[in-house]
Amino acid sequence: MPSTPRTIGVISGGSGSSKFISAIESYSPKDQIEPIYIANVGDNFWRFGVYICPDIDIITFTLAGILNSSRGWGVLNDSRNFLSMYSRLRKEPEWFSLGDADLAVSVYRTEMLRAGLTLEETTERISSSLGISRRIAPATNDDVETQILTSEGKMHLQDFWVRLRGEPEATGIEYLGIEAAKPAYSFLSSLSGSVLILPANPLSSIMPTISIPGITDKLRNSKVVAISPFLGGAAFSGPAPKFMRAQGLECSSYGVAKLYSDFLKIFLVDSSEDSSTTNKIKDLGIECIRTNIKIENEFDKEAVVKEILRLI
Ligand code: FO1
Repeated sequence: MPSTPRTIGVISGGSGSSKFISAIESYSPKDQIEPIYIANVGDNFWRFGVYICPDIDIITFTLAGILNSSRGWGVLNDSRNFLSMYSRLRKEPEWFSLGDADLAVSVYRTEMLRAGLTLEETTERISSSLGISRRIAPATNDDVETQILTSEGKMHLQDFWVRLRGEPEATGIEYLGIEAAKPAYSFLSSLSGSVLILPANPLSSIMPTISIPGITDKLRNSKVVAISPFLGGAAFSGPAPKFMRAQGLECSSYGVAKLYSDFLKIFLVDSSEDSSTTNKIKDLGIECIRTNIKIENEFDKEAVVKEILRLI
């Protein structure tokens, strides 16, 4: 008799997680595993009169096979007609590079939200129109905004990272609206079995999801496996080291393990990590497994997914 696939909550970020999402889709048996991808909403913001959700879109485009994977965001081979006319009208270059197809997604999402759908329903409509059968859910339907405290004042993550290219000194990070946020329905239902946390910026992509009230309690009772976003002292992508330093955390797999130590059961770190790092992680009460987490080809993808499946 065919068995029902096991649901796995996959807590994802943006660019750093997309290779792992495509690996899971290529190499996990569909009859055994049903991932539900949970997207960070802290990066969401309003621009050009539309609601842009970078991490939801990165997951959506990855699953639809249309992500511009060399950049890590946006639609492959997208045109730039909107941006060039917009910049011409404003007589200044635009700092947020939204392609035409990408803009269409945000326009459609904004229309649906204005018609009264939740962000979760809107995400579901977009993914089904793009032929995706997997469930993608925002962590919450409520507004949560990642704000960076900097030497130039408090600002939205997109202002810090894209407009100012991450240049100001970061001194802290806050998730505006988090206390009142409720987890989205699919997020809660994805936490019933094992949970996988993909490599992503721990403070700006994972913690805005995990800090939603009630989530850490759930995670404490789940089998939570995470993949480190650090290779030694270097992050896979993005401003992770800046934010880790700002929060007084070590810029390493150990620093991330410490941040997740309240609920993390198993941590996958790269095979290049030394035993002093893995021992320190084990001392936090976390099982630490060294394996190749650098995805460079199909062989690496298959091997890492095999290891994940073995653990969850
Ligand atoms: N990141 C950039 O560094 N520059 C951009 O111009 C840019 C445009 C962009 C458009 C749509 C989208 O979904 C994402 C986009 N990103 C861009 C990536 C993104 O805003 C950030 O890297 C993440 O939010 C940080 O996790």
